[in-house]
Amino acid sequence: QPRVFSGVQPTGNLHLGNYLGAVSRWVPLQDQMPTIFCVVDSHAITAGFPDRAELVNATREVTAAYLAAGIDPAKSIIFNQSQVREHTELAWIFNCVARMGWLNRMTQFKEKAGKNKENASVGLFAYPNLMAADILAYRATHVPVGDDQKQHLELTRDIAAKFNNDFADRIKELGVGVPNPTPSPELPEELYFPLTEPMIAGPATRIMSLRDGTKKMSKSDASDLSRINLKDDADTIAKKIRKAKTDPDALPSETDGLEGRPEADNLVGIYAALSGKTKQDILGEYGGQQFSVFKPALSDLAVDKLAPMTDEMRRLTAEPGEIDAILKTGAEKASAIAEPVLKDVRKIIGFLDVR
Ligand code: AQP
Repeated sequence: QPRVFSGVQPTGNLHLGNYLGAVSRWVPLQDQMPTIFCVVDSHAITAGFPDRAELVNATREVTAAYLAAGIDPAKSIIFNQSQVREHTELAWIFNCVARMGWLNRMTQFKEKAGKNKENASVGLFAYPNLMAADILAYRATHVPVGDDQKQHLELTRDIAAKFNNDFADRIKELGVGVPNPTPSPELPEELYFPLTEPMIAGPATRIMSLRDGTKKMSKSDASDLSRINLKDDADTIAKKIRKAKTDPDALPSETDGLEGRPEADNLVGIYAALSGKTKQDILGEYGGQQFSVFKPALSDLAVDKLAPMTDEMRRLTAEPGEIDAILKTGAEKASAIAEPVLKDVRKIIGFLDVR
């Protein structure tokens, strides 16, 4: 059965990259298949424990952003990760499935740990195993994310494949598997965990920093001018776009002309994603124009799109009762799916069940 799972960490300010690369793309999926959207707060402690109130507020803020962007609790399950214990339980089992060598290859760990790897938390290193558990606790088949998560999703598939192979006989004997929809010599006929498909498509899979077109827009960038936060007001958005780094040339009229011009490419990509058009459409309209013309148009579009969302986020977070109630119901619904999966997994592993 197809099922979507995705999430965002409640660390710092949600930005345009999180919105265009992930959350906005979740909205139409709600009408296509069952969808689960998680605020992944257990991931938010891997790079250091935030202040208590900060973590609580950020969790509510990410939830508010989901709701304001159009995630509908009547259609989707919305919850925060720490409330469903199956995530961390399955992550432990995946710690014992995944190999050190696989995790050693993860580029995000290298980037986030920086030079001081010896002092990084074990949680930061094992983060991709928890991400695999988030997805596979629901046996989710599709994960819509930005391009930066591609490597972690490949690891999720490797973990699922190894689990399916290592325990093939037990999965068959216990009758808990499903037929492999795409038979191959590398996998058994019956699978317990699906091989999850990443959904990474469109003009906004990697939104870059406004200050450096070769770096991704990121919550943890020290410069606030590098990103547009979903909470920014109209003046701040206009200022950040006005100050965004560009080159002195006019916009080209074909997408080929964006090659080697990362900042121009990024701004055109943002315009395309916000307007639901292609980069070529935008260049058809603005090719030959200077940034002095294009930037104000982009500001107006960004403000038009983001202002109603920002207002709704403010309304929701001012009185968080509604958010907390949605998260509570979501956690109950999520547990109802994940609990039987972990029951199967404990049986497959051979843990003695005495309760
Ligand atoms: N720049 C981006 N362009 C497109 N998509 C992006 N995403 C993040 N940055 C971009 C997507 O947003 C989702 C949530 O990401 P996350 O909060 O779980 O973690 P992250 O990828 O580490 O996000 P940040 O904002 O870059 O945070 P920091 O600075 O803490 O690393 C994911 O689907 C991600 O692909």
